[in-house]
Amino acid sequence: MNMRLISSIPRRIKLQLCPLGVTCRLAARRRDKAGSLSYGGVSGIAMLAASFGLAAVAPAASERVFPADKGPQVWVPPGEFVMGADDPDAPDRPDERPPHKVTVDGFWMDKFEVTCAQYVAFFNAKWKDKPLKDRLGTCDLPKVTWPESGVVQDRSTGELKVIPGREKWPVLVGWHAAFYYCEAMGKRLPTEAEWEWAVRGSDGRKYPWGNAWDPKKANVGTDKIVAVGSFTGDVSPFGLFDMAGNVREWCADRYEPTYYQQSPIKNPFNYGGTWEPWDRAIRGGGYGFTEWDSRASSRGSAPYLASAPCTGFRCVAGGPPPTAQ
Ligand SMILES: [Ca+2]
Repeated sequence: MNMRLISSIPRRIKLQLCPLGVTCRLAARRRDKAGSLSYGGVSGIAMLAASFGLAAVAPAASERVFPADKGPQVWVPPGEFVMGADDPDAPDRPDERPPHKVTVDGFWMDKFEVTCAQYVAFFNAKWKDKPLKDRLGTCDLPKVTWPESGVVQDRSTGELKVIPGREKWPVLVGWHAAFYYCEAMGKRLPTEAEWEWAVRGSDGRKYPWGNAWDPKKANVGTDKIVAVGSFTGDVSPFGLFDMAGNVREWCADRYEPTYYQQSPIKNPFNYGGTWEPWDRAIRGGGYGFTEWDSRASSRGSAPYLASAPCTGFRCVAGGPPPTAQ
């Protein structure tokens, strides 16, 4: 697990295990058996989560607005690239080796990290009318006790509320919370391969903007979250924002440091189920991390029932490419 955290914030090193018992244990019995990449169905809950002002954004030719959460998505075309790295300036990152050629099918990816406003709408709809003890103890809860969180929970009702002014901050959640948000919206988490391809593009760049590190381009090495899309230099070749910084991002894969030694060439995906107790992959850098974590090839991880330091997510979805719409 890569944890090159800035030393001034050691508290963030402590992973927060899911604080519940009943909800997670009961849900753990609902194991899915399929290892394929499925997009799920758009639920009634998802359709309710649409009140955060993104619908008015006019999409470009390679963009669309996803109906369930009204979030903009960018088309990432199919392609071939070299996944992983052998960077001489990152000798302590054996999990990125060996670099190997892979191909990835095309997909739609959220242009921004999932925001607090999006997540709160989802949570309150999902847990409406459920017992208070379940609302207070579910794995779906974002990490509300960190001062950099944009969300608080009303302990008397269980409802989540966005701290005013933080509506467009990325939400900080654990892997399961991210997984179920994506599922409810009819989307899914990206695989590590999809995520890395979306940053590197066909020229195999090291950072979203190119090969030279520039601390002004991304929210990295700072002590605070900013609204998604605030750093206009942190944009990938496909038009995705904040892939180098702001918050790190969960991927769908089970994290294995040696996976690249035997991973398949086409659409590699280290399936780890939904409730199997594997560490899950995290990609990209974040406000409390370093430039090494912001490299497109950098890999991180955290336990499957944990909220990890400055970690959020974005979703991907299927659908026809823009030229076929
Ligand atoms: Ca990010």
